[in-house]
Amino acid sequence: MDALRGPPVIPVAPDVFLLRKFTDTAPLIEQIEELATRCPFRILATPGGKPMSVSMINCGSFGWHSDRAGYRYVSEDPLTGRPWPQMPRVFAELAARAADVAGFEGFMPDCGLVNRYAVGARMGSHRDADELDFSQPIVSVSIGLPAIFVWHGETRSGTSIPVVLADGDVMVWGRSARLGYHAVRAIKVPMQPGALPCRYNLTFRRAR
Ligand code: MD3
Ligand code: FE
Repeated sequence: MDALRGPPVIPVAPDVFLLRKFTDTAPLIEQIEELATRCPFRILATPGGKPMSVSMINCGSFGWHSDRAGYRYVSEDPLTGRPWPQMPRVFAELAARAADVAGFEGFMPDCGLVNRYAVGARMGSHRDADELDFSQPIVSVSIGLPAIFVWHGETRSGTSIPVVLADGDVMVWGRSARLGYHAVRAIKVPMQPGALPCRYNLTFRRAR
């Protein structure tokens, strides 16, 4: 870490950048817990009807949702019928700052998806393609238990680049990587008993 140049930006693949220990996560956990009081974590079903293993909530103008009708962004929480909670300022500022450091200036997310992974939860290979404007990057923040993230790139099961994502790590991807396939391997039982028994991932998108 060099105080004059700022934290290092690690290129993982073309247009995929890793910012290690970019943020303190205690204030983020506080905000997630506050959000969860107004918008309960829920397990969504895939369009095929199977439950996902990750629990989710959203904040911001739009939220990502899935059910038998398909994957889509919605401006009200289908569970409560109310608008999603506002995006906390600390979330929006963190997303913009991380995008900026990675070379994507002016990023203003309108969706903050919060994924919660219990031990054993995983996310299969997919790409994020429900947004309107693929010239916008995506920013993701890892909190709590570490995960092995796998970058596949152009094809669902192509070359895999595994990356350990730990508490405070931020990933930013866009341009040629924007529609790349990626996955998260099952979260392992922690070696040391830690404070947080799960992993959260904040994913900031521009949905519209
Ligand atoms: C994609 N979440 O919510 S974000 C998702 O950790 C999602 O919860 C994962 O995929 C999670 O849709 C992964 C981390 C990430 C990092 C780099 C990427 C996703 C990426 C590079 C290209 C494409
Ligand atoms: Fe994704």
